This record gives sequence, C-alpha cells and structure tokens, in this order.
Amino acid sequence: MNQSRKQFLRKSVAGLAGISAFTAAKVAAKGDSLAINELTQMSSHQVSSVKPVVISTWIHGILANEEAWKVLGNGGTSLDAVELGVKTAEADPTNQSVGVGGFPDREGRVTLDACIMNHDQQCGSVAFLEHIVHPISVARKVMEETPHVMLVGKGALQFAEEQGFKRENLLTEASEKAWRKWLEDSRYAPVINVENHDTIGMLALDESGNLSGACTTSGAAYKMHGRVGDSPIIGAGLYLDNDVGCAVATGLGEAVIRSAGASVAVELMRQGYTPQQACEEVVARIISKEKDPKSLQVGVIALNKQGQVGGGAIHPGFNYALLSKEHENRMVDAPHLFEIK
Ligand code: SD4
Repeated sequence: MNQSRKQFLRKSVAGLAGISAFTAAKVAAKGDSLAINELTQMSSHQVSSVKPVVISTWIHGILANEEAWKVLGNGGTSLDAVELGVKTAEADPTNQSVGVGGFPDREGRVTLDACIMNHDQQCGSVAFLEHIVHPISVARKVMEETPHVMLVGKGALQFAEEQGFKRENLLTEASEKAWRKWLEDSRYAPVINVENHDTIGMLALDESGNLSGACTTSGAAYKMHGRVGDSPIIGAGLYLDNDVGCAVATGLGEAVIRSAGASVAVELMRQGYTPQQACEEVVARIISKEKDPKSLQVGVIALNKQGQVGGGAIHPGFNYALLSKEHENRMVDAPHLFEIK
C-alpha cells in the first residue's frame, strides 16, 4: 500500500467512524498484509431512542426483546427484563450456541457460561456449568445470594442445585449428531458466520433510567474441556456503569478477553464516544491487536444512559435486535470492518 493511500485510510477511518487516530493508524498499517478495503464503510450511524430501550445480539434477539418488554413496558426493572429476555434463547433447543441444545465441547459435554450486571455495580457469573438450562438465573443468584461474583464448574452446579435448579440433559440429538460428525476429523476451527456465533447478549435501560446487562452462551463449539470464553467475564463479555452505559460482546471470546472489549466500550463512552463510535473503536482495536483478525468474528453492542445504541463487528453478518418506546422490534445491521474474501 503506498503512503498516500495509507494516509487516506487513516484519515477516513478516524473521520468517519470516530475511531481514534492511533487505532486507525494501526488498523491501516495492517491493511498492507490483510488487504482491508472496507475501512471507509464504517459509518457513524447512530440510533437514538426514548427509554425504555432493549437491545440484544443476533436474530433470536427479537423474541428475547419481546419477552424483556413484558417487564420494561410495564415499568419493571432492567434487571428482571434482561434475565427474562435471554432465558428465551437458553430454553430454545434449536439455538446451538446457548443453553439446552448448545454444541458440546470436544468431549461431548455441554458447558455453559453466563453473567449478569445491574445498575448498582453488582454482578454475578457462572462458568463451565453443566446440566442447568438457565445459567443466567444461577448467575443472578450468585450476585444476590453469595458474597462472590463468579462460581465455576462443579461448585457452580452444587450451588445451583442448592438453590433449587434441576439437573437436566442439555445435549440434544441434533447437537450430539453434529459433535459425532465433528469427531471424524476433530479440527477446531471457529467459523465466521451467524450459524456459529449466536450467543445472546442483552442490554436494557428501564423507565427509571437504570441499566442492566446479561450474556449467556454454550461457548465455542468443540472447545477444549474446561475452556471458558468471554461471556461470563465481567469486563470482557459484559460491562456496565450506570453513570455511563453498558456493552456486551459476541464472537471469538479469546479475542474479546485479550482486549477487555466490553469495559473498553464503557470507558470510551465515559470519554464522550457515542455507543456506535465506542463499538467501532473496540472492533478496530481488536483488529489492530490480533495476529489474524481476518479469521475471526467479534461483534459488540452498546447502550448509554441517554438511550443511544450502537453496534460494530469485524465481518459482515452481525446484527442486533432493537426495541424501545419509539422503535418497533427490529433488526439493525452493525457496520463491519472486513469483507470476507
Ligand atoms: C465464546 N463469545 O464463548 C462466546 C461465543 C459467542 O456467538 O459469542 N458466540 O467465545
């Protein structure tokens, strides 16, 4: 890439997307080897709304938003709304990235990660949890009933059972079949597209002006046994500051953890970025730091105290559902930085 083209990219990325000049320069520099040609597509399109507002990742967000609205629309709390909302995806056996029906790890075991955070800076999380259909509700119990933030594995299961959650088999016939097929060559290769990434992350602002967020997933399909992604990690998969806003991520968890994705988005909003700009900056930063960003997908969504929302992703295909007092429940395509070639 010649010098003037590079300078153009730097300028256009920083100008159009609100991405910091520093990150833009690092992304543009990567363009030499990665042939990024879509940097200028990042727009500063900004959706604003009147509270209550709820947004959630991917198409299953439509149903989840509807459920959340039963709470938000009646003056309920954003915390109840996000818990109820994401439970729809956890209970859906056809969603193979969340709850029951989730793809198993490489040993054929379905292990779940989830976390929840409220306006009071309280949070709860479970990771590497087996046999429980609604890990988000266990995460809420961790927040409300224990002095801790995070429980994992057998300890999380023991706590869940003590709290009255029932043990169930989460491996559906369809997911077991897919796993057996995968075993034929056992190649671990997370793929960039919707079918392989459908963790649900949900953010809500209620009538009283309080924010909450939730995130729940079965994680990367055929991961190593014991692997935990970004989704239950407060600060990576989800973060919230009721004075500012909140953000949630989906996609390759390792990349989100390495960049502390959600907390960075919130800090950027604190500095004056809109949610849209904050998401784009986080995505650009991940691209600038990852060795091979072209091979992975990350999507981030954010919501601020004023009801403005935003989203961004590395590759096309990432979208989120938006429902508010002034917007009917609908999908919004998030701007992306790469075209898949
Ligand atoms: C993980 N971030 O475990 C999750 C997976 C995901 O859409 O978001 N899939 O890495």
